[in-house]
Amino acid sequence: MFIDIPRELESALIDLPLPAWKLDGSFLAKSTMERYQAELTAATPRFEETVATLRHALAGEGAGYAVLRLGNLVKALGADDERFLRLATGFAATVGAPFSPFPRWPLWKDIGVKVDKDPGKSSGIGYNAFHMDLVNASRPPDFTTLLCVRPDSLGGGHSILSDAHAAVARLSEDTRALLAESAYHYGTFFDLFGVGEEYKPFPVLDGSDPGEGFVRFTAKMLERSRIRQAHANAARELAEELVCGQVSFMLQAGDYLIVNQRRYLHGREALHIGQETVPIADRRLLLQMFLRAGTGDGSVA
Ligand SMILES: O=C(O)CCC(=O)C(=O)O
Ligand SMILES: [Fe+2]
Repeated sequence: MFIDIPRELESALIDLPLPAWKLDGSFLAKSTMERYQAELTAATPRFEETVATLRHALAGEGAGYAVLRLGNLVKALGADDERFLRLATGFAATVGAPFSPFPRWPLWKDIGVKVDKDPGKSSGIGYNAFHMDLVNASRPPDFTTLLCVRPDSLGGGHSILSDAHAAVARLSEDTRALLAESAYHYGTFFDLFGVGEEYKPFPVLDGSDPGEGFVRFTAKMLERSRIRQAHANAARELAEELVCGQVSFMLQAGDYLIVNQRRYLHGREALHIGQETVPIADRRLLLQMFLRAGTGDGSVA
């Protein structure tokens, strides 16, 4: 699931002058997607080989996430350099159409470290439990992506990933039946683009085949939403199975994690204690971007 870039591709990319991107509403403009694709493909034949590996890691049998290791590009260009972000955007655009569901935020949204925020939420310092992003939207992004600019210098904040359908398959039929009921809700929904309508209440399981439908789940609802006991218990069982099947690793500077939200759920271990002693400029920083797949509209039936 870790994909190293061939050296030859790396050197071609470092010298590749991709133009600034344009947006069309909340989406990356089609003209930019085509231009990036053309430039990257022309740079070296090894680009297409890497893209094929990436696509297989995201959609092949039993697969569903990938970490593209762009660390050497970061060393050469700097992690918050526009040129580096354009290259990462170019790789992302081979998987789906990049977009920002949040009208006030740029295409790449900062996830920094805020010591006084709800610790279990995005940019909090605590355990960020298994979830899918935009769980309460009728059309969640098909892929969520996280580009690591800086890891936690104190050594915490491992990413966690778990195969959602495999976890569901380990549950009893009764538990699965409860998860198939429209009994779940989480969070607020306003002012979002490209992700459909608010979905409330929603079923965790919608009866579609693995790899097609979402396992519409966030373990955060166990603490933050009022859900009837039987349904909450079923959700807790799923949360436990996700943890049983989890993989965990620490993203390094330049690592680009792409998660197929129809297959895997993600989260993050707590950051190391003592974050308040780390200057803000040195704290962990990820950039998040979402992708809409080219095929399948992902809509709620
Ligand atoms: O901080 C992380 O590694 C994950 C954050 C996340 O999943 C989110 O903000 O949705
Ligand atoms: Fe997330």
